Amino acid sequence: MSRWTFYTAPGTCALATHIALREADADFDLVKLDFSAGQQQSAEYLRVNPKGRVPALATPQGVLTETPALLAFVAQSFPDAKLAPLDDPFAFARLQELASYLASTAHVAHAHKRRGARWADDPAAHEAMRAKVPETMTACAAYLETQIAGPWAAGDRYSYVDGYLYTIGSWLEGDGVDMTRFPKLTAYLERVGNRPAVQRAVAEAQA
Ligand SMILES: N[C@@H](CCC(=O)N[C@@H](CS)C(=O)NCC(=O)O)C(=O)O
Repeated sequence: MSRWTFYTAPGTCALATHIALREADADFDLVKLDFSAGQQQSAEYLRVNPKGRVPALATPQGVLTETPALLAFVAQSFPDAKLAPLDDPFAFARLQELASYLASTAHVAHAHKRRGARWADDPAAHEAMRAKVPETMTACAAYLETQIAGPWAAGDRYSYVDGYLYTIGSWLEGDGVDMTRFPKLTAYLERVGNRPAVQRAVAEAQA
């Protein structure tokens, strides 16, 4: 296999990597899984990603998963796309700091809405987790509102973390966050959403 194959599903965090791939003008095959049919748990897909999750990127070197790792990999694989400050360890770590927050805090808080079965078997516990989501995601939005240094998260230069912040940010309203409290984040999400690569990835993921 010489081409990359990218595995995604509509409405998921995989959009972040999909956006980075389109921003980098990468050449890859797109495979969309149907979660409603449980394709993420099919024997065929579990051979690609035994975790049964998206995103996954199959490369000639092997399969990579986990959004922060994939975003850094895309940025490093396509240096001309300038998706990260590759020659500045501190600035690069700042991007990873935000990407890690999105993966380990914001995404996990969001998952308490529909994926409570990961953490408890009791339906009442699922309901309690769901009820907490507007509060925890509002706290995430308040933090993210402070993390937009310029037109883009890192300041003047668009980076791989913008497509990720856009992906998670677009879940906030549906998670019960009053976005009128976060004007900077709201304007930022619109700005990122206007980028051609973002619009292309969103359209391809939904099609
Ligand atoms: N830590 C992983 C999370 C991956 C993940 O949980 N993806 C979700 C979609 S947003 C998924 O594949 N869920 C399928 C399932 O729970 O069955 C990352 O950041 O890439």
